Amino acid sequence: MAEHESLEFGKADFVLLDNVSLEEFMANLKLRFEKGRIYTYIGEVVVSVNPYRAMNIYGRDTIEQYKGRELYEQPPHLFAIADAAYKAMKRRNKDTCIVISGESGAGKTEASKYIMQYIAAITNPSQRAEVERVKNMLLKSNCVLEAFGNAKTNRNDNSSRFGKYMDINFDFKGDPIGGHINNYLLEKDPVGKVKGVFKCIFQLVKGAPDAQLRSLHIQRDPTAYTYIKVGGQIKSSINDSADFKAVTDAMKVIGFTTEEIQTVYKILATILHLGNLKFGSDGDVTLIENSKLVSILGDLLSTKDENVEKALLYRTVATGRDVIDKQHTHQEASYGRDALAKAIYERLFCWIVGRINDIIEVKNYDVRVHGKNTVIGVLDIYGFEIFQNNSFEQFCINYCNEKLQQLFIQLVLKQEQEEYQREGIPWKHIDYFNNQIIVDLVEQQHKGIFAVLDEACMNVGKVTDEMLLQALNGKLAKHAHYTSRKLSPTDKNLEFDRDFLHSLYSVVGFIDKNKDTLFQDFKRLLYNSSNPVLKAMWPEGKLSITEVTKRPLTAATLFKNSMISLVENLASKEPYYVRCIKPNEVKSPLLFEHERCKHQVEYLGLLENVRVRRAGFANRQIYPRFLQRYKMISEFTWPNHDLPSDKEAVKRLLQGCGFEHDVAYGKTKVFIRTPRTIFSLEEQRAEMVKRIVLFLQKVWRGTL
Ligand code: AOV
Ligand code: MG
Repeated sequence: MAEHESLEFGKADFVLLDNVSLEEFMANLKLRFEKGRIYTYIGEVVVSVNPYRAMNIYGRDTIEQYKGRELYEQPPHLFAIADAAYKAMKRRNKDTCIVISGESGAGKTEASKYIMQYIAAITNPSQRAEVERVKNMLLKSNCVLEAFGNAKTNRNDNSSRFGKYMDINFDFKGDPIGGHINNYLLEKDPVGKVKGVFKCIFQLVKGAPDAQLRSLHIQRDPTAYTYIKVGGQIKSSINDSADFKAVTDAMKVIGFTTEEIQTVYKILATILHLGNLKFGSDGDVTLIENSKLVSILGDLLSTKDENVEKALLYRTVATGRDVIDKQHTHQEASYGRDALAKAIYERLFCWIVGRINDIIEVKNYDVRVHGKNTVIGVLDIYGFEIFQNNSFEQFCINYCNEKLQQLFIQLVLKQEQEEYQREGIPWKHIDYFNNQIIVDLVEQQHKGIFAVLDEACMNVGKVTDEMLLQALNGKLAKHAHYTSRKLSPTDKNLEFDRDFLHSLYSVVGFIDKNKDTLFQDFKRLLYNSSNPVLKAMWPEGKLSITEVTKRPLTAATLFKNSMISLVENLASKEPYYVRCIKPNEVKSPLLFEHERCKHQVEYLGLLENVRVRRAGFANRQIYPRFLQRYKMISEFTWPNHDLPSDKEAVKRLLQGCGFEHDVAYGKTKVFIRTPRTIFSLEEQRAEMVKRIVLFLQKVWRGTL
């Protein structure tokens, strides 16, 4: 551990607690937070507490302090984990990933940015122009994605409404040569009715130059826009125009064309105007009350006004051979308008990610010339969140976090214990809560909540949210972790609880959000735009009404599939963990709310993590590999040993070095308890390598 850190700051690694109890854990966490030590290790896991104030620990000096050093040589820091992932990638050719978890506002996005900055700072010592360009683009892409994917919520002023997994590719020298982003967008509502307005919308209205606003027919006043008003965020930030410029410039640097950037802003303006569209009726006929907006929309979408009007008021349906235009009811027209706003925002966001990927992806990488192209992945996803009213989005977000917790359990707790058993190392089993049962409750085929939801959406005829709840109750009432608030037919509550963090989810809107339907007419409208950028976003608009389209997968199924493949991807890499904790609900740098923090420590399974770690071994290697690396430091093994097995040879070597007390011998692997032993072996090896090189040089020069 970092021994130079004085004990007045508490224990830098929870593994060193005198007693592993929740009380001692919490006392150490609190002490360190109060002393401004926001990072603490559990072995190689970093526990981070959001300081809610600027910390002077991310500058150039600190970066230098961590560069190339071993984890335990310096006080705990994100940089140390980033460096460990980088070293594993560079020295051992391993694909690694850094998984950052914790609830909303706990500091995940900030952590991911510091990690990226660190990697950018320590790479490319020879200042190759191409690598500098790639690094700049990776950092700039963050700025763009944050503007379009983050919103102010009541839990976090800069809340990620999308999950981001970013791979950075490195060449054989360990320099970044490209990247790839996977996004997991959920909140498609650009102006979420409860959850707040996406930053880019606000930046446009408050920060764009006058002339640009005029060309988009947008007023400077956010209160003029229904969607922003409903989103409940009218307060501006002082940096709106600087932010607007930074995002626009970032798009330019990444390589978006002027036409593309203009289209991006036209789409945002379209959304704002759509929100202001009002429908009225004249007898049976549905009308648009403010028809001036129709021509503005026509202009922004580069299409004829009458096409816009028609798509908003009618849908084309095929009945047998005939194609007829069916007029929307007032309600259908409003639904269609909101669905359109959401869909074009979602499409825009995915298009931006796709465009960035086109540009930053490694092309024509030749393994024969450059060696293997290795990857570090950084995962920053939306954290657990519980609002007053939790809907489909919270359900998905929390499911996602449970999947990540499951991965953590699999990798850190379960596999670790299983390996000791397999290798025959004496081991006392440690109990932990395995949340697999809750993950199954959501995603299990045929029986899980998503399956019941999909089934309800599949039914022809009108299925209401209430019927969905009945179906859930019918199928899941006996599940130990499912309860429903709707206990009697007269009960007005439409909520159920999937017991992990004890949050109630309201099923209102589940069916609609899961079906996620957008009238075909809108797709055709956008595809037929004369703006090529917009047109390219809507390729499916090419289909005519009579061409049969397959039923698209539901939002829940798409999300579930993307989560399963995300977890598979992470599991295939060497993982490093950052576990973020939110100290209080009021964004205060001073307040450590004991109960709140304790709750997070519990559901993140941190105490179990300490127990497993403490009982366990920091390092393990199969015997032949261990020998290959260290055989030169012992006369018994260098250059070759004559012992009956590699295992015997390793024993002999370690006895010779005096490390007998710190190791255990498994069936195929040697287990080393403390990292210090590894460092010492490494030092001795480096010394021997130096001597051998000197010796060989002398031999070659004939001076021996
Ligand atoms: P999140 O990513 O975990 O929430 P953020 O990283 O956005 O949370 O952090 C929330 C806020 O806490 C930031 O805007 C900062 O003001 C402050 N903060 C976090 N980490 C630090 C730090 N290391 N130093 C100083 N301030 C910090 V969410 O995206 O809502 O789940 O979905
Ligand atoms: Mg975030």
